[in-house]
Amino acid sequence: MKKVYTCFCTDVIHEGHLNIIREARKYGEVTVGVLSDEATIRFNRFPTISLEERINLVKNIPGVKDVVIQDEVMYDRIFETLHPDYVIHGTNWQEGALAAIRSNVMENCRKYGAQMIEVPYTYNESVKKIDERTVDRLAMPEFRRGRLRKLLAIRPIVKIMEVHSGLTGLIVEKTVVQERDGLDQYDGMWISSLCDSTDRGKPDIELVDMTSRLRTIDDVMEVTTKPIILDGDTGGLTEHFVYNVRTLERAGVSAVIIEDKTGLKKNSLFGTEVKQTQDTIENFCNKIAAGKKAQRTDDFMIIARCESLILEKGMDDALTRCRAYVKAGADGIMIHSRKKDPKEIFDFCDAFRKTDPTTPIVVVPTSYNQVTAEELAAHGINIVIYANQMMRAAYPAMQNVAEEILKNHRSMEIEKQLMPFKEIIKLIDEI
Ligand code: SPV
Ligand code: MG
Repeated sequence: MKKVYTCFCTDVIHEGHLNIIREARKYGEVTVGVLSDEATIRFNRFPTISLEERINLVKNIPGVKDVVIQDEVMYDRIFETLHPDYVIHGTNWQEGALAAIRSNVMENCRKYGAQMIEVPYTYNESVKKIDERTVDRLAMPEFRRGRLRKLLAIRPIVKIMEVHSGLTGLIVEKTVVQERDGLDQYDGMWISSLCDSTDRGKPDIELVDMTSRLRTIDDVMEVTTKPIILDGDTGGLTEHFVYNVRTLERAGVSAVIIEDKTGLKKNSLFGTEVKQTQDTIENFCNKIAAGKKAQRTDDFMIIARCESLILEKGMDDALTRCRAYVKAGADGIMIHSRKKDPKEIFDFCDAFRKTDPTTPIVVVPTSYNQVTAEELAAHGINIVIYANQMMRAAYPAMQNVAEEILKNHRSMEIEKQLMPFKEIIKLIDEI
């Protein structure tokens, strides 16, 4: 009996999957691989049911002989261990990021003398509805909110990208790339005070109020499913912060990061060039504790951001503060630096991890941009935030187009640098 292999990366079995199994049966005994959570979240949506539940779903399909866990996006290990004679998949992997998986299977088929079979991808009204229902579920506050904690348990380092609008949210939601060991995508989104303010033409001094920030959050949430971390500036008055915690939690935000500054907050990238005052440990701890007391769910995270290195107060001050913030209830700490290399961040993390092996550490490597996510993870860092690159990419492009049209009295000269709207709107889902 020949061995036929197919891999499912789904939370719902629909007619498309049944069709694949029917076809597969024509060639031999069917083994289905269920993609692990770790592998799934590298290129697909976050699973809405557990791996065990997904395995059970597949086990119950008539015609399935065996079920295995596939824990890598690419099929090398499957070929090595299972030696399938056939691999069967829907034609949907001929395009986009999935094409890399198809190439990998083709290569392995050649190497092992197996055969690849493609069946027409089933996409009709009923499949579309199932698909949409899954997306809706992932986008709901109660499902979205807890996903950051889940990612922290699964990912070696959680990768977060800045967004400041529905469109930037969609880009981060849908960008999947092929990289060294398979495919990858962002895990979540950062709503930066700097970019949210800049997009409104305002300075980053806590001038854009929470009502406006919530407008941005809502715009992003309407069109995405990934978890959101909000840059909460100083958190404002403790008496206000406790209300905002509940509002953010109810909206489905996963975490708020508040920084230990007081008075008129300026952006950290200015460092000591502008006057900035750090809050006392006691006050800031009280704010953290009050926020933790106010929150209603276990999902929501309050992350304490320490500005000691930015304000050149030294490593000991940074360590003392961060340890105190954790004691006060912070679910994570963010340590910030504006140095051109990551040494002080690494020194901090190595020292912090000696006494605290578990509290999540967040960093924002804007100035020390040579550091890779893997290097950060090796120093015990759990979340990396690319805090402003989307806006910094858009701004020079927009300024250039404005200048060129004015100079040339027409837009023809700049046209080749512009994306046709037909391409842009591919991002936007139709209901
Ligand atoms: C932001 O993105 O608004 C931040 C990060 O607070 S930083 O600009 O580096 O201070
Ligand atoms: Mg900020």
